[in-house]
Amino acid sequence: MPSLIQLGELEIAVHAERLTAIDQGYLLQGQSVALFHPFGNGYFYRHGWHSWSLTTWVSLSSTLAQPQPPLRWPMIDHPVLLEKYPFAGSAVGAVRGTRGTDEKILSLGALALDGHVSADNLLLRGDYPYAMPGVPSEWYVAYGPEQKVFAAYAHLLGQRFGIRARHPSPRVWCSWYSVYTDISQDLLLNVLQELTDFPFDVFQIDDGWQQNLGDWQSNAKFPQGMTWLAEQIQKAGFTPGLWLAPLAVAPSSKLFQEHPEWLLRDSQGQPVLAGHNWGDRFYGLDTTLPAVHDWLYELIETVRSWGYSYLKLDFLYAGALPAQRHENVSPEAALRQGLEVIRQAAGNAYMLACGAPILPALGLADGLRIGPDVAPYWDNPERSETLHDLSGPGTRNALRTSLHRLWLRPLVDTDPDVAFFRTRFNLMNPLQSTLTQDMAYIAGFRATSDLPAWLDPHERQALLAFLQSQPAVQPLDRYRFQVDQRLVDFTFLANEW
Ligand code: 9PG
Repeated sequence: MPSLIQLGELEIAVHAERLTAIDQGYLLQGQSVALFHPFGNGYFYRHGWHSWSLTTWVSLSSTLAQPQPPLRWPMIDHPVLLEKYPFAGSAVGAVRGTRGTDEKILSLGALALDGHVSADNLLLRGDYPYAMPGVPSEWYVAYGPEQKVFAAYAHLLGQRFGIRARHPSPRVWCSWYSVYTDISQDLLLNVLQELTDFPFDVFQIDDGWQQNLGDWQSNAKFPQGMTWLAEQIQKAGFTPGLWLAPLAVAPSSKLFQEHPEWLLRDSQGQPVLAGHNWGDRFYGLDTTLPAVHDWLYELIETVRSWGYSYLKLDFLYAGALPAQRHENVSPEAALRQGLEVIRQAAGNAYMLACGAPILPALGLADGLRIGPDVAPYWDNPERSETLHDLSGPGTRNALRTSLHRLWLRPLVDTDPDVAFFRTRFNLMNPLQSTLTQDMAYIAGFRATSDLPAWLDPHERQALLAFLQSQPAVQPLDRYRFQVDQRLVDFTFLANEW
């Protein structure tokens, strides 16, 4: 028998094991809960599984097709959620009508790890697909203006998982979005020289320094080694930062050969596919194995001893895939175990979680990538449209998902990815590049990959001003912000489907 609850002017029938009224809403208990909502074919707030996964309001009558190909699914979103794409999401979901940006929303948010929320024109449902005996299956339901409802949910998440936001976030120069894997010791030393006049806090080396995914030693492009390079970065006045994908393993790595028993496996004993990148498949580690804990601890301790105290930890979802594990805990609880070990070894180093399921990173990571990769282009239609994959690199995809995750700001530094100032090697028009800068202000995380040598005098000036200013940001509605005296409008990203 459903119970009836009163939420503002709404009377709603709810299926749950237990209901408790709290501030602005109710706590529900149950492995599966359901709310009968009154919005028919209104909109569903779909919150994707990890950093890159599509997060947006989508019409409940949308015909948005499932992303292809399945070989890449874990890189895109949770495989179980993709089965019901786009009407299923991770951790939190909401429904509303079609009136406009002031419409109140009805939200359902998981207060434990691994929650899934789905909707149709009658129901808003919550499920804990991996609920374990003794683990509370708790939810928060609320109704009201979007900002208030999400703020109340964030507050409860902070109580349960912790808060590590460090506003203001460090200002980061990151090597990825200019030279990608073509980094080398010499190239980075050159950039370091060019950057001396710019007030960055962190100089972050991205993918391309390591021997392999799993083999975290420097390759031949770094002849003096990572310690020496960290010293040069420090001498130039920056905090050394380093990219790692500590839970991802390439089949060609030594780690894969030496410790096949550390990989996540399915019930047939086959390694669980984590994705396809770097020209091959890759797999994830079982972060419930004591031997993996020791290895992770040592890896992070080593990187710290080299002198890196800003760690970009990428492809973290690889540790949270459904699999048979050494310990019978849920996938996200397993990831959280791994992140706890990493946090212990990292001490007070800044941890930026990327490609990360959201809730498991809270209270452990200082920063969190809240969208997919930007790129020096607006969109890649082959991937966004032909393959229906809205999690791929491209500024439009990145802005859309980051915009819908700003409610996480009280909990963690929210990284919307880098801003662009260059016109060289950039296919975007100046307005599109400006949007990446404004998103950095709004999310409170300023970073770029632009090489000073690529900037004309005007662009150099713009980058300097960006690093030196922290404009006042006032949200006006869901998609419009006042940034100092200017209006920044992302309404073009609303209700696309
Ligand atoms: C390094 C990069 C950068 C970047 C990360 C992550 O789906 N994909 O094809 C896909 C490719 C790259 C990627 C994410 C997804 O980028 O977000 O900042 O560190 O790895 O390899």
